[in-house]
Amino acid sequence: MRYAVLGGGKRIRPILAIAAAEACGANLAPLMQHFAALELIHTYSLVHDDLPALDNDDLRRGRQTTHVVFGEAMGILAGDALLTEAFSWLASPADGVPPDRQLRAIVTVSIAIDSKGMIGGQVADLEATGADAAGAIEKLRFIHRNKTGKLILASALLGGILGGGSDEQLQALDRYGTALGLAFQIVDDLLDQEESSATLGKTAGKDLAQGKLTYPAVVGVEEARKELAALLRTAEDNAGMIAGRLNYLAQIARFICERRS
Ligand code: GRG
Repeated sequence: MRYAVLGGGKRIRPILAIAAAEACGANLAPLMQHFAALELIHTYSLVHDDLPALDNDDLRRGRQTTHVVFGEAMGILAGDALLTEAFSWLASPADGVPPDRQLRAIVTVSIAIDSKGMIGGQVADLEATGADAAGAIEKLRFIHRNKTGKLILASALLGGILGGGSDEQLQALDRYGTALGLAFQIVDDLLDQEESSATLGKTAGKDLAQGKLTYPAVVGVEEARKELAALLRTAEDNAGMIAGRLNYLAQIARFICERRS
């Protein structure tokens, strides 16, 4: 578990939660463990996705994947335990947060990663592999919004909910996170075909090799970049609606859309 979590990674999901909470004026210190739970969930999804039965990959975050180092059984169990530990962290005491807010936060994360969220997206992705790309854009958006987008959306919402955001702030975070979640995966699709394994820290060119539905494959690179730019504008506009002492949300959106790894 420590090898998988502490071996690198951009920490985008907890950073998003911190930025959202900060923008809502929260006292961050009591919430850090809750936000760190997002990284445990994300890492569990990476460890399980890399397993032989799924993506069967041996490179992640610039190192050998967890199951390659510790064996397949330990890879499965480490992922299981990371997910379970995450909910224990989410449910741990959060000074200053009313219980109904904390429950809402836990449910928000749960439904983002259940069979109608991240896992549902992964199932749709597996079923779509090798499918004809014609007319596939709706299927592709469904996969991206669920497999990747919903945990990113839930990260922004977790910060807002635990951070005491108003209804208006949470609605803006919802629009921000929805746009950014899809944008994140469009960038991931583009990077998979444009960058090297060394830069990405994971195996490049895999989507194409596996016949996956991706933005460049379905709509082409130019259209993918256009949609990405529109999503970034939506994210930036909504970040601007969340007043706060500090608001890093727009900068994070730009970083996600312009990243090279
Ligand atoms: C639970 C098996 C299982 C799968 C769920 C999320 C997911 C589906 C699988 C994870 C692998 C994957 C290719 C996801 C799509 C894009 C993605 C989330 C890439 C990695 O995220 P980054 O770039 O990674 O934030 P770092 O290493 O920086 O944390």
